[in-house]
Amino acid sequence: MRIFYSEDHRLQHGRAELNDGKLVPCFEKPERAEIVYRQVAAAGLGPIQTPQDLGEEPIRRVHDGVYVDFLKTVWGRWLEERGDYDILPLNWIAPNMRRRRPSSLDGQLGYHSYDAGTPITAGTWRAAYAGAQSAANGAALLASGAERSAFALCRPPGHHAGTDFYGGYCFLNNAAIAAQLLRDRGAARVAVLDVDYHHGNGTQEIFWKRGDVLTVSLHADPDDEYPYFSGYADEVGEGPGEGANLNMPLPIGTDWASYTGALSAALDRIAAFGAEALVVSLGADTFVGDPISRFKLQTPDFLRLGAQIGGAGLPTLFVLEGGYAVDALGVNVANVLTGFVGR
Ligand code: OKP
Ligand code: ZN
Repeated sequence: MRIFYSEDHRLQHGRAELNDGKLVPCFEKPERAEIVYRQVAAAGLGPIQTPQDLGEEPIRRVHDGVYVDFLKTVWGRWLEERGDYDILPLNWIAPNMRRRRPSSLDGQLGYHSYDAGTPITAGTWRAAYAGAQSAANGAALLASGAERSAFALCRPPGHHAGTDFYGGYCFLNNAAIAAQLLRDRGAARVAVLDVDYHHGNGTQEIFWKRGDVLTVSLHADPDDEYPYFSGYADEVGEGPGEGANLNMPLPIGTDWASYTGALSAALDRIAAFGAEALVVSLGADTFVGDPISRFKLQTPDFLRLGAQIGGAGLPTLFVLEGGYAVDALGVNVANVLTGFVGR
């Protein structure tokens, strides 16, 4: 399995996020990718390489141009207008307000975001760009037929980022960029399977009206958990995308015994769809020890998770999403990949 990793992820190092009424140190921090890197190297899962620069085109295939330009330039504007400290948005669009893009910095920050947990820093664009390149490289490799599986070790994560919005620690939707690249390079139907603890609302939004990309997400019930306002079972897509979005909300406290049944149903749906390639949004925040999540998967369960996904027999790109129990994150992620390749 080929692994793509760029050290530029370190350039995203936010100071604080708003949590429980307090600014607390960011859960989404560079150490996460470092420990995953060390564990996949130690497990001998495959060669690790720096992604080739495929440019902005694969990013602009799924994200709005105005949004991409905003992400590229917002730090410079902030630095000049405000100062050298992290950017957090502070107001959003309420029902009956207009989705109209203001010209002011704070207005645009609110327009393009939906939470106060996702600081933009001096290096956010470069870090997110590098992660997107890892995902695009993994997809290009699968499309070439040279490998059946790859792992994009992306940081920051991506699945909460939509066409023109960021949030949930995510700026560019790495998994969606990969799925679109697979489509552009010949796969007629692509499936995205999201096993992160949180609903992949960005991925859902990007492919909402499309029938060529099936999006499936297993996650904590949004009635109890972030992102609260999407991820319900009755969200099935629209127009040509109707029936090509599957949400499987699971209760707080879900352990492997109940998770595996849901995963099996998800994989059945992917097989019935006729996917020619699979992108897995791989969050390991389903781990029992995760500091912000409430599922109960144990470290050996991640081997089972990988093996079960491997049973689908599809060309598969894993893309790193969440997982905040840093000490266990490396082995949990490596276990998924090890289980997948069948060792
Ligand atoms: C990103 B990913 C904790 C608040 C956390 C944001 C969670 C983002 C998760 N009380 N809010 O899906 O792992
Ligand atoms: Zn998550």
